[in-house]
Amino acid sequence: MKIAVVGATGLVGSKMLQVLEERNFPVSEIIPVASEKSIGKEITFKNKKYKVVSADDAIAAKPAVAIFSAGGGTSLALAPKFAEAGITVIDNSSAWRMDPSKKLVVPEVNANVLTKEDKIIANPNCSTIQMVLVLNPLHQKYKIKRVVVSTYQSVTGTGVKAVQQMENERKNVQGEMAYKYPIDKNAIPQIDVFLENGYTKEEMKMVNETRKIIGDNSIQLTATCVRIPVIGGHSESVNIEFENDFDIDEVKKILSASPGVVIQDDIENFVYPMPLTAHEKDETFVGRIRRDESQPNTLNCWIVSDNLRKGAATNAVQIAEYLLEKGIIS
Ligand code: 11C
Repeated sequence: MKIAVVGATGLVGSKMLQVLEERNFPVSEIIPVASEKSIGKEITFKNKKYKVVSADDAIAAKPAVAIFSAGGGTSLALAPKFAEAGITVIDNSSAWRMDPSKKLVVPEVNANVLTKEDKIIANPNCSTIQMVLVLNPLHQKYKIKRVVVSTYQSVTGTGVKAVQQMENERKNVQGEMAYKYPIDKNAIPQIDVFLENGYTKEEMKMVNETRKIIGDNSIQLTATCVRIPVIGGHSESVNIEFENDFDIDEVKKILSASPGVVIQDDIENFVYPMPLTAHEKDETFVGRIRRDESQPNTLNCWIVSDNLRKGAATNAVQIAEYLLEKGIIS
């Protein structure tokens, strides 16, 4: 199958190529697409070199699928052109996520919503994906009333410029700033732009995308998103209030049976999820599972996942795998 990767030279785009290769997705030809300044550059896929081409050349090559990770503006402009040419787009930007006519998919949660008619499929935000993997199975059993989440997000979520800023600061070298403030030895309580309600766009993505993926607008959720100087993945402290009471052992049983979720919770042996151990893994890790003793029916946990993998590339490739398995693409 011919696969186009739009934004192939970025952090997420390169991870898309790596994940396609690792998971042995049946790729006959990779069509890497990037901005004009990268056209002609070479990328390597399965030991073969491919030249970066323009979007028009990619459409003319008629891939079955195009995985986009090139920012919202590019997706808004180009995804419809690919879709009109019969190419199924899996889009990692926020451009189409809340469009009522587009599906927003985490395969373990709601892949069943996908049909042949879906030509532009949205991949959710990284911090949302890892959280809904844990929330959804618990919601099905105990019904969530309200979630309070605080995130500790990796600089890789911003892109290569932010990783460079952190490295420069660690080496005491002057360079371009991806953030308004130094990130090393810091915690910045702003991810993306501020909105009129005082929340950031990232925080509202967590609210709106969670409801859409789980398919329940009654879930109340409030988020505070913070950037910290790590690269391995995003961490989240999550407080979940349910309609119904739960048993901690049963919660652990449900989560250990949930696809894509791995429990790391053995406090006697200091086992809990961390970005350092989640880095380069496809799973979402959950630990510090305990009752919130301050109010009834409420649970605390700590969720960590590699934001470039399950939070972006792995989820997008899993959507493509599902489409293939169901015969939606061929
Ligand atoms: C971050 N979550 O860590 C963002 C990156 O909507 O796909 C991904 C933004 C998005 O900065």
